[in-house]
Amino acid sequence: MDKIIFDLIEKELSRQRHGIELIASENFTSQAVIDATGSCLTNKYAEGYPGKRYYGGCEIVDQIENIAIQRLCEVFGAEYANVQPHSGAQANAAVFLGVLKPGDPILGFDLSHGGHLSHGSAVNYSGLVYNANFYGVEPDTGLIDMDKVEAKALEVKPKLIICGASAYSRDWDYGRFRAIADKVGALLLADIAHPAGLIAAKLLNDPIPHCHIVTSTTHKTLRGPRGGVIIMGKDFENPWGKKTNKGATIMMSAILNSAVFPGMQGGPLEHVIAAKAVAFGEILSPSWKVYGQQVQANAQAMAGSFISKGYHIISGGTDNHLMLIDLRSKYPDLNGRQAEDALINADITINKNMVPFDSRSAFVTSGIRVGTAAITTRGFKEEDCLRVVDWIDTILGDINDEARIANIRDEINEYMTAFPLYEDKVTV
Ligand code: DSN
Repeated sequence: MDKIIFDLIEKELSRQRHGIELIASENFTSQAVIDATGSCLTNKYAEGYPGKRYYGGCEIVDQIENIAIQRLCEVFGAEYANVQPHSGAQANAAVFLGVLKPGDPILGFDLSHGGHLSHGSAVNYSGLVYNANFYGVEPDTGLIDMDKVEAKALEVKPKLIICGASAYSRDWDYGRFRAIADKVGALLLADIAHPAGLIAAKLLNDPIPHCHIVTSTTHKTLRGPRGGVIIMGKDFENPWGKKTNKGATIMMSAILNSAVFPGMQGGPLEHVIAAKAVAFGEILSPSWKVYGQQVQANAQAMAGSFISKGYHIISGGTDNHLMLIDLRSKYPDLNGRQAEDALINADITINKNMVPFDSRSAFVTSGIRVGTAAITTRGFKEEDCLRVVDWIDTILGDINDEARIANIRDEINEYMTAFPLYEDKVTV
């Protein structure tokens, strides 16, 4: 036993147990997901795909990977799934590699309005290799104006349009995005990393019938291990007429599989793929919808309470599991970094986040992002969420009142004992 590392793991477990986790991209997996992730499968090399590996001894991991694929297809009613991407960013990079040439124009949601790095940000591979263009939200409503998306698409003629975000609290009009993509001859990619679990529960619009390709992470609202996936509702012939040496049309599934391996990655993480399969199995159980409904109800309760206390929520509310709060509406001098630090001192974990048209930098920000996926897994209901908003509001009311923050931390640590986490295990 490596005492140094395992003591630190114990400390992290304690931190997770005692605090209130509001980072919108985090969740608590089941013990079964942790067990699969920490299994002997980590020892196995399996470059390639089930039945077509570059290493021997893959009979068992082939079965595991096939089950993960089948379950994921069942969760989303999809015909194709690739469960090998190590992360959401790598899933996106693989799609770009498969469907674009360097320099091709792409159109994604602006990172500073709530988009994601891997959708064309200048500091990411996607913005360095491709000609990135962006749509955003309107200053007055905080909503995406689809007519403006269409005008932008007609202007820049993207080869790929990306819908999806990291900090957008509203649902997506995938049908309108598809109409725009068809009009300009673009492929449409939905990155559903954030709302995927709610889409799986059929509580939000379904991208699968409209988008050529869908990517996701597996660890946010899907509540699986850290990782990524690529899905297609229906496989289709590549639009560029690419053929094999024998003259057969290459299907998009083959292009995406080759883009993931050998294009973007080497050996798949079969222990993580097993954990993905476990998580997808959990999503297929009837209780998943109940979880999703509670995630949404909790988010709506929190948003309503923040608004009633004078905070501005971008777009005026939430349809999903998160909200982006512009602190300037209530505390013009308080920035996101200060708010994050003060809340962490009370064991409330959120992340500072830029708000659209922010006057501060990404390291300081004027906002915070709050999500309910993790606290709902802990068992929080609406009344618990209202209590959390009260604590947050009290702390932000005077971030320098260290005694009050320490009192709230004690109260929270005590409160969280009623919401046990990994109780049966000494080490997870
Ligand atoms: N970093 C993730 C998030 O917090 O939304 C996205 O990759």
